[in-house]
Amino acid sequence: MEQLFTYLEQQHLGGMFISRPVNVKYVSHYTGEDSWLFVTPYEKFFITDPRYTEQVSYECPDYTILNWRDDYGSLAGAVSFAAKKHGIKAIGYEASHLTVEQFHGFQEKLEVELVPADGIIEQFRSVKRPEEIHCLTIACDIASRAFERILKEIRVGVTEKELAAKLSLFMVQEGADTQPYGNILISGARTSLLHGIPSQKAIEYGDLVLMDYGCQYHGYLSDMTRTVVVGRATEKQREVYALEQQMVADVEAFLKDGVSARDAYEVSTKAIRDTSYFPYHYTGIGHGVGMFVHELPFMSPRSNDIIHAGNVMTVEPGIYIPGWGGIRIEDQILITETGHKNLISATKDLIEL
Ligand SMILES: [Mn+2]
Repeated sequence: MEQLFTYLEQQHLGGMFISRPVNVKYVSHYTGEDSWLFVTPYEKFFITDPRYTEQVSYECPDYTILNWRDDYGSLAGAVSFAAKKHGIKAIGYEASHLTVEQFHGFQEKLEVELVPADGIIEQFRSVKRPEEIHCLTIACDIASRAFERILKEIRVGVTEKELAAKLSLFMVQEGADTQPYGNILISGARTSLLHGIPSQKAIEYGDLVLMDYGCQYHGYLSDMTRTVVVGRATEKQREVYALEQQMVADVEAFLKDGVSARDAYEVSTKAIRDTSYFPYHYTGIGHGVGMFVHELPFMSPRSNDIIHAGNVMTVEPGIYIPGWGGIRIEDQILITETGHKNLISATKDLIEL
């Protein structure tokens, strides 16, 4: 809140309208849906409808609740009321997360200047507080434990869908929140599909099995990937796996407070640059993780982000060969002053089941 008020003062804004659900959740600690915040240095307003007013009174006691549906007719009506109450002339809003209809409502009803203020809360979110690191660590532990359990279930004849469902169940049994998460568990040549969806395909002998998954713990996410081989690995599987391992190791050795995300990408290509596999590497090699699965900072050749201590992020270079398969190893790490701490305990050595 202090960071937000400083920003508002610098930008000469009287308040900030927050609409992106993950930002509403982050700022207010509200766990429900369909709600907005209008935060001013004088008063904080929580805009919702009668389904959630009681829940908000428990979860966000320091907010003034505005029931837009019964009392103000529209979202814009509620914001207009709050802005007028404090004589506010200009408000920041998340231009990348407002429907056209809502925007038109704002233009009609609000007698204030609307100033786009995108990515502000996202900046605050990228550096994690100790209690957030605690939840992220537990989310990663749960995913690592589920990995040990799913290894015992992977065998010839079981379908990808069935294994993906078991992975979700194992994480809930290990303590994860029950909110669904789009776990990826794909096999064979399908592993070159970066975000392939688990199918009816049954596991076959010799398959690569790629598992990219995670869970939520108190709203904080884990995101990890491991790729294993069913049976004995072929020469090529070994070769690509070793290359992938090296790429991950190179990036992790490089990362620490203050380094550039683009340089991290360059480092990731060191091992693969002079091999025939270079055309098959993917350039998005990692992203922040918190309450949302892809958040600041992003590591790629296009990124201008600087990595900071307190960032929690994935390291996931990958090699994807159409028609053959893909290998990805993904860790989730905490950036520190001098290096990093890996929150994923699952082994990165090649596993042959
Ligand atoms: Mn990821």
